[in-house]
Amino acid sequence: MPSKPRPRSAQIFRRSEKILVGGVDSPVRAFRAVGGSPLVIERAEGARLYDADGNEYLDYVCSWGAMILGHAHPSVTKAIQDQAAYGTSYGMTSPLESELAEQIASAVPSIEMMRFVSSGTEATMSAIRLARGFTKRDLIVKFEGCYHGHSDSFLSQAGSGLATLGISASPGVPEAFAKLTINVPYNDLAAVERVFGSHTGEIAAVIVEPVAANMGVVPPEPGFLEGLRDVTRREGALLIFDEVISGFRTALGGAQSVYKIQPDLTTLGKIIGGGLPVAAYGGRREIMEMVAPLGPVYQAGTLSGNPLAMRAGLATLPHLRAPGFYNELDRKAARLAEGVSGAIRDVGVPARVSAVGSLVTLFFCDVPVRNYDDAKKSDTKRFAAFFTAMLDRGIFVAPSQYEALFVSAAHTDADIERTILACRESLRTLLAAAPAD
Ligand code: KE4
Repeated sequence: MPSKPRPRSAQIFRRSEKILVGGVDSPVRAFRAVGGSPLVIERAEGARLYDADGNEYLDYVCSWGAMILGHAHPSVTKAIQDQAAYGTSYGMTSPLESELAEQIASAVPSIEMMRFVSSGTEATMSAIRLARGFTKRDLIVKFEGCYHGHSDSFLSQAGSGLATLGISASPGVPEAFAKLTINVPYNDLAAVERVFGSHTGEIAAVIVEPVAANMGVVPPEPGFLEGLRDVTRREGALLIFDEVISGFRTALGGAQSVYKIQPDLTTLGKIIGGGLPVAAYGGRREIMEMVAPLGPVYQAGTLSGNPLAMRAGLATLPHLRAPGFYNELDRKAARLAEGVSGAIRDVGVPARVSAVGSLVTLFFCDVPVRNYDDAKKSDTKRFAAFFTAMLDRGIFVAPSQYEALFVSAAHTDADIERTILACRESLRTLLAAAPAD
């Protein structure tokens, strides 16, 4: 099936390349790992995107997880339209901020106090600064293949776009600073214990995606998160759950409610803004009270908690609280995972599905994926051929092996069945189209 012609999209993208770095405002959108001309989207509704040439795509990127209700949900659209007439940003506290914060805290009880920011990067960067200020320690432990945004502490051996582009360490981060971040393999508690053993009293925090989704979806193994909680508590370090993806995705209370672990700090983003720029960090009151203006740890933001974004979040969360919302979401995702696994088995491609709730990854890897080293064994050429074959069938999955498919409430059972069929057909074609790595 030939790739759909997208002449107007290509023209717009060429224009973008003249003024926007790589034609994009975030690297993963450039299709560098999958080839071809990136999509240029002009409209989205429900589970569908529409490009500048009028082509329709069934969307499993969902703005990288933010659009859990689907695009242009009527409640969210109306809330934004109504609020726009009252002003979009006051630069002062509005009642909407505490309303949304209270709803978040009631869903995530470990958050006793919080602060809104405008991106996941801001949330994690602030949480790390706070952990260092609170513990008076400098070292941070993160996990290879996890991605916590693009602040300097997190750009070594990170997932998402860095894994996609094969960037293991970013220029521009001073060596002296990079040394303050220690990377260990995901799911490897012994490695964490060893790091604490050699840096006693020096580690401010361990930050982890409780369900890894930036090396592809990699679930925590039994005991892993509990072990992190025990070792950080014993050693006086903070445990930070980066739930920018898993928060309000894996459950209303996030992964911490599923795995029953109480972190010291949590970072959130994506879903809580309903598609507008909202993120947050929060946790134990005694820690959060270290943040200015109550304490000396400084963090600020011009558009933090702006009323327009707050209204989008406030219009989103009630739908997530509806009885059966997550059962229905996870049922559809489980059917997708089961169908894709069946297609892999029938077609005989060395690949496997990894799924947690409504997060799904198809790894072109014939070994179980429990960490970043395993994920990097994937055949990225075959993934690229699969991506293109699916796009040719009108189905848009993330343009990287190291991301997740996101199922939204807008995906119907028919969409899921269509996707499984397209996957089966795509797997058949890629066996000839993309030679093994
Ligand atoms: P942002 O700064 O992109 O809003 O959030 C950073 C971030 C923090 N923590 C986790 C667990 C994340 O997944 C992210 C961002 N996710 C990527 C997709 N995996 C954003 C997509 C992009 O970079 O364009």
